[in-house]
Amino acid sequence: MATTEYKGYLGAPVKRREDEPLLTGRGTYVDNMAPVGTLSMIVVRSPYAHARVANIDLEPASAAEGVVAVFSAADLQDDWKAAMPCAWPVTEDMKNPPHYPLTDTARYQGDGIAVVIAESRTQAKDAAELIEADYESLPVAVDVATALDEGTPHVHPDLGTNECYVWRLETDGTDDAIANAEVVVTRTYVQPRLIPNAIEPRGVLAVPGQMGDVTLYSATQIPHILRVLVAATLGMNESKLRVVAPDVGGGFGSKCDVYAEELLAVALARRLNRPVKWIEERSENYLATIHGRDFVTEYTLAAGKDGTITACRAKVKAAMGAYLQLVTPGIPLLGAWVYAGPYAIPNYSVEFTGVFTNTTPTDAYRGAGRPEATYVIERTMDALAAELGMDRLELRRKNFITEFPATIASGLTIDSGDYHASLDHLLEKLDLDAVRAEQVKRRENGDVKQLGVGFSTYCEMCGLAPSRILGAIRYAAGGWDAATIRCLPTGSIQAITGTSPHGQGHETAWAQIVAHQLGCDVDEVEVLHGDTSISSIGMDTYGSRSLPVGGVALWLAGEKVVEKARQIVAHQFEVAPDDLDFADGTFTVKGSPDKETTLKTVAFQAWSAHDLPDGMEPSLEATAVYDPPNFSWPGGAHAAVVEVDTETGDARVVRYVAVDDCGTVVNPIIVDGQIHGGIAQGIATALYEEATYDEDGNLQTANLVTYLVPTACELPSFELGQTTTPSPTNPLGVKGVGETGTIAAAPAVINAVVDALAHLGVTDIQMPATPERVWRAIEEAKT
Ligand code: MCN
Repeated sequence: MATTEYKGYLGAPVKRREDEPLLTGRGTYVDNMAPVGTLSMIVVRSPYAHARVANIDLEPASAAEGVVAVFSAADLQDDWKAAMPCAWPVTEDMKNPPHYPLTDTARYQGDGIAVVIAESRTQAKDAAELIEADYESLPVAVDVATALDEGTPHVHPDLGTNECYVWRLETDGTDDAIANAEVVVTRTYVQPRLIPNAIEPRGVLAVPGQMGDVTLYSATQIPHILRVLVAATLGMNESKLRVVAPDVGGGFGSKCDVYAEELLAVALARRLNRPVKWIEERSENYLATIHGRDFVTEYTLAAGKDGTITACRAKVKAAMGAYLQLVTPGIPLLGAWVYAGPYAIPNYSVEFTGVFTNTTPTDAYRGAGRPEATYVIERTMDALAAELGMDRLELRRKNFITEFPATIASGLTIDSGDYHASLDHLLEKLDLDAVRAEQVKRRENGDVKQLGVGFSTYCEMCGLAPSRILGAIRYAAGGWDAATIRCLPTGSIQAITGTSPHGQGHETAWAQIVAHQLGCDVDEVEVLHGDTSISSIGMDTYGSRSLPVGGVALWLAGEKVVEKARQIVAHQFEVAPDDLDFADGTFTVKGSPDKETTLKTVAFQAWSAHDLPDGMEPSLEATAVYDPPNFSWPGGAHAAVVEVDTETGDARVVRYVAVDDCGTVVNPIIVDGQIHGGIAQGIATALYEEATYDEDGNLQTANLVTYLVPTACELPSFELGQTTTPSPTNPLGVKGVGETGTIAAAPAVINAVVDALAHLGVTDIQMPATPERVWRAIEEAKT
């Protein structure tokens, strides 16, 4: 039997090769590009949340200095061969009102009504101010909780309702189980609307070529999907469109979309035959880039008096915003299978109602559906424990799933996990007794600053993947990914991936995977991505899928490379392929250690092709396309310790301990970084961030002064630990990790805030737990 030994890069803390160029200002973002003759595009946006443009005068703007063209919605209507795409019609009868890049009826503040194209950005901005539009204001629906109420104005009056769809997943008997349970706890929770805040706002540059082709540079997470959908929407031959995602400064889901500005830039570059560039400003980003969450959920847990949970039920109203963006209606579904968390709950019911409101469209924001689910379960687990008079952790332990693979009531199968082990490890790190002792001391002293500790044990499904399942739930694209490994004749290696990193460190991690397998130095592997002319097929980066799908595809391509090389060596040494061992990049013949050759030598020989086995194609390269048989299911246990000022209501996280299990770890530095970022965003949700609208639909948190993104000053150093249950569904044993922190953190923090104030009678606080909300909760508990 032939053997293969690996180099040891899997699991190694290799420093991220991406960082130095980015930190020293040598990155290339869309706004760093300026081909000769580039024009600037400015989108004129409605200041009203719902208004008909009764009259628009483009003349003064058209006549302004430097202006090349000005267009209203009507001027461009023939450019669109289809409406803007929504790739996830979750039900057959889902309502998907037509959505075009520009409109003559604004349905949210920031909806585009015209574009100005000028020689320079300043000229375009100045001219945009000269556009005079008369608006006829229309009534608005803003609040997801009341948008379905009788008498609420309709976002799309033609539909006669604000209901977009109703989607259900339930097992028989859930209602009976709840009706007959000894203890039932029902709570209603609000998931605040969030603004993703990637550090680089969006940017687009469309460059027309000589042959009817266009190159679209976009700060996107999904160059491959974007290419398909831009071509389809514009009726272009797809092969004439190249999409490039250069350095992209974060996305957190917000750049996993097809936006009006991408379509406008390509359409106008073709019309004007000049490059067209649009760069989003921060305040514009707050209006025109998707928002996340905005759910109201009624959640029920039913249990026996001994704490055995028998049923869970979630009824969710999810804001779609004014239109359906790429996967808006599917976001709740991404959490639909995990409303029982890591617990064995036999009866299960989830109902989602998608609701239109006159607000910025929602779509994927880190965690997408799973933070919303985890929050309501983990808050209700604490409430149920209180109702039962049972310890919060004992209740969790009593209900943990313990046998894997585990087919859960929602119908999917959790690949692997050990939730007790994660919680055990968390408690070792936390020293709960010491935290409790400090809490008791402060309570006894009547200190102004009280201490609370909160927990969140979770599992999630990510690694968006099995194409068959995605198809069964009506998602339009597949869930596979592709990779090519090319051994160049001079010995270096190209790894071409269909994933599209925008902060996740794939260039480093993918090089580790290849170097580990092919036995070369990690620096000899160049990772190419984000350009449809280099990596022609792929499904891009979202849903923590890149490693468990794209990284595994790379591994499978590597296996093909080693096998082809083995055939070549066997032919040249006149031995059977099975007689060859491969370790550290070198093939040796079993029993004849002096007979050896390297993969690099074989790469040259495969290129010169002078002595290959009969019928073998020259070159040493291979492509693999991988469609996993299951999602990947990370899990873990998080704990937050918070200090709450009972006089001002100010809550601060003073310790945060997290133990996550993402299967085999490729790079522990990257994994820690991913968890850090995720936790920061979860804490932000719990304590700081909330996008709010006034009753007319004006965004009140329209800039970074009013929308509170926490900085490192508000956050403690996170204490991280890990447990590992490799996924049995892929050869690397990996699971995704990009969203786990965000999924787990918010409930741990709110559970801790409530714990800090429990002795004052506080049982619930809505997110974000701002000083005002905390103070009010304390005051209300007094009455
Ligand atoms: N990793 C690892 N070992 C594991 C799991 C992951 O070494 N067992 C590494 C991977 O090699 C990869 C990184 O962790 O370098 C993240 O991998 P994965 O979990 O597969 O997630 P994706 O690469 O698909 O990233 C998507 C995910 C999502 S959905 C959001 S939202 C998000 C996130 O990643 N947005 C981010 N992390 C982000 N990080 C940054 N800096 N910026 C964003 O916009």
